[in-house]
Amino acid sequence: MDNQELSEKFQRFVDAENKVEAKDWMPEGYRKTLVRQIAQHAHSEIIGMLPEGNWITRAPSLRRKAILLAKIQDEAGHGLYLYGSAETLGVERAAMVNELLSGKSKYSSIFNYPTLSWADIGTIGWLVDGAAIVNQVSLQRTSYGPYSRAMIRICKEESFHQRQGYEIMIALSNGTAAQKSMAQDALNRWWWPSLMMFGPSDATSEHSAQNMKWKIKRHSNDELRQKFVDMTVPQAEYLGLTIPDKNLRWNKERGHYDFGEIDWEEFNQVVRGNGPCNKERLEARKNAHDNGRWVREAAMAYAKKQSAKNILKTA
Ligand code: FAQ
Repeated sequence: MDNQELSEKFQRFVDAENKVEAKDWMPEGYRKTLVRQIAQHAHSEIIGMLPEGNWITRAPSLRRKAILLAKIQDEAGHGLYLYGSAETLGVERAAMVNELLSGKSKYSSIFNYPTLSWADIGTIGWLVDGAAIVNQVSLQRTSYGPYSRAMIRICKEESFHQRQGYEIMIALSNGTAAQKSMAQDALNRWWWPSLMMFGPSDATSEHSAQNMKWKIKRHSNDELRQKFVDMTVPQAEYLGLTIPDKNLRWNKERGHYDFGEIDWEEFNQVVRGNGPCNKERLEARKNAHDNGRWVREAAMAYAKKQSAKNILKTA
C-alpha cells in the first residue's frame, strides 16, 4: 500500500472510533502533532508546579500545607505519565525536556502569572484545574490510546484538585471582609488568563481542523471555553464573587453565557515568552534540572551495575 492508501485506511480506522496504538501505522503529521501537544501538556504539568510551590512554606495551616504538597506531587506524576505517553511515539524524554529548557517547546500560558496571595492557590485549583478538567475530559476520548489512558487517570486526580481549590475559596468567601476581598482580587487576576488556557479562537487556531479530523481533539477551543464559562459562573455566584466581565450575561436563545472578548494581544505576548513570569519559570526549571543532574547520573550508574550483575547471574 502506498502512503495515500495507508492514510485513507488510517482515517477510516479513526472514524470508526478505534484507538491508535504505538505500533500501528500512522501518518507522520499525526505523530508529530501528538508529540507536540503531549510534550507541551507534560511541560505544563511540570512548570505548573512552580506557582503553587511558591506557597508551600506559607500555607496557612499544616492541613493546608499537606494538601498542597500532595496536589503538587500529583502534577509531577501527571508530567511523568505524559512524557511516558509521548515516548511511545519514538521521542526521548531528554529531548523533550531540552526543547522546554531551550524555549523551543511551549507550555500553558497560565503558568506565567504570579501567585500573590493565598487566595491565588484556591483560585488555581478552582479555575485552572477546572479549565484543565474540561479540556482533559474531552481528551479522554482522543484517538491515541496511550494519551487517552493517561487522561483518564489524570482526570480522576484533577477533580480532587479542583475541589480542594474551591474549598479554599468557600472558606475565604465566608471569612472576614479582608479574606473575601482577597478571594475577589484573585478571581479578578485569574479569570481572563484561565479563559486563555483553551487556546486561540477557532477562527485562528492553526492545528484545530486537522486535529479534529484525526480525532486527537474531540471539541474545539471555543466549545470547551464556553463549557467552562457555563460551568463556572454559578460557582462564582455561590461564592458571592463577581466575575470581572461586564459583558457576561445569560443568553436564553443560545442556552449559554455570552462573555466579553479575550485580550488576544496579552495571550500572544505571554505565549511568545513576554508574560509576567516567563523568564522566572524557565530559570527555576533550568536550575532544578542542573541540580538534579547527580541524581540522574547516580540512577544510570545503578541501573548499569544491576544489569551487569544480571548478565553475570544468567551467564
Ligand atoms: N498556552 O492551533 P492551536 C495543566 C499554542 S493543564 C500556550 O489551537 P492546538 C494542569 C499551541 O500549542 C494545561 N500555548 O493548537 C495543571 C500552538 O502552538 P505550536 C495544559 C498555547 O494544539 C493545573 C498555537 O498556540 N493542558 O497543566 C496555548 O490545536 C494546575 C496554536 O494553537 C494542555 O496542554 C496556551 N494556552 O490547541 C497543572 C492540554 N493555547 O505548537 C498544574 C492539551 C494554544 O503550533 C496546576 N493540549 N497554544 O507552536 C490541548 O488541548 C491543545 O494543545 C490546546 C491548543 C487546546 C492547548
